[in-house]
Amino acid sequence: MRLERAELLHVALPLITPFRTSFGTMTSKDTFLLHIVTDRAEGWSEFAADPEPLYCSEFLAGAEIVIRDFLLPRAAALRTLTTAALAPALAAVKGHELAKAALETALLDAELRAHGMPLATFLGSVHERVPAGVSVGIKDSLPELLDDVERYLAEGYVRIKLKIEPGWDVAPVRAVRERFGEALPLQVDANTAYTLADAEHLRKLDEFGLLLIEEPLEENNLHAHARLQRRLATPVCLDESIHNARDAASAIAMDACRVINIKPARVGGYPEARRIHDLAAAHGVPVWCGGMLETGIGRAPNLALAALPGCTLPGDTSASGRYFAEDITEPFVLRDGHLPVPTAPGIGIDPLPDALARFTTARRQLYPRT
Ligand code: OSB
Ligand code: MG
Repeated sequence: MRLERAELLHVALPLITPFRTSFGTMTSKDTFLLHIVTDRAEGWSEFAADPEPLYCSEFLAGAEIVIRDFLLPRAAALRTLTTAALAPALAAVKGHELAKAALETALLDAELRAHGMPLATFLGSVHERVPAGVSVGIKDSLPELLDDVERYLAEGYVRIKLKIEPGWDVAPVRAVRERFGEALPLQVDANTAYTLADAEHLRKLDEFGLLLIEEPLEENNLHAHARLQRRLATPVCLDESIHNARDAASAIAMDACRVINIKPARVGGYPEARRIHDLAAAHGVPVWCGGMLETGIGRAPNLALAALPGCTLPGDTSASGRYFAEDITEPFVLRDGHLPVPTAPGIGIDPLPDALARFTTARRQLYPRT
């Protein structure tokens, strides 16, 4: 394939309810879609991070520059542009996994559409639908939290993840356990809010039979996570600290985690996500597919990943209605606690022209430079 054009569409979708984590509160999904045109087909992707570098070091405005000035020129210079050729061509650019994932996914979408192949087939997915968990933000009060959890369970979500931070950890977990019972699949996510000095406190969570505790300590501090894991019965799950398969290999070898949250964007794209899945499976380490409050454009390819055989825990891939009153694609609807894996070629979904027009706040051509 040959790259003909790449454009960025900045979109802003209001969230149904504010989403509060230990690193901030989001009230809208404010991101860009990347649309590429090749001589064979077109492709779409969604940048996963936010306007501010609070979850990870990457952010919207920075990613636009990285894609425009450093990634697209390398893609355009390839004699034959394929997904397989792209990653080595981008390797000279350090870091910026989320920006690379946006470009690679748009290209992969175009390439698979040209071949008439769904992403799920390309990845080797084995399920037609995947169980959906839901990530529940930090609330002002326990009654408010219990109401939210009750509503999600009534909708059919099969697993609850509670966002935690110092001051909002043992009490909400205890309240949810007391109200909904021991059998509820329950886990927590601290988004790096604790330090090793909190180990004794975090041990109090052990009595609640959690599936896992996600990214309790500083990003990239595998050593501290390994020391914490030695003191906890609850499996440690890494999110922010895993940027590629090499990190995953180190973390597993060090026993810094016993579960991995795979976010394809965070690890540079779907092929690397697949490698982490395979590596973890070879070590008997369960993985699951995380989320970043994506619109349908980002959610569709995540569902293909979530359908891999090693994704043995429910993911954070919730239905469109958990986030938005109106999505930018046909909405993903929860049925029987599951979401369908797209079956159309590529990521398997397109933006709805009308919704796209209404949610788009800016549009810029990135290649060729005008
Ligand atoms: O840490 O998994 C996280 C959302 C934004 C940024 C980071 C995280 C999250 C979530 C929500 O937990 C996942 C989702 O529902 O998409
Ligand atoms: Mg997380």
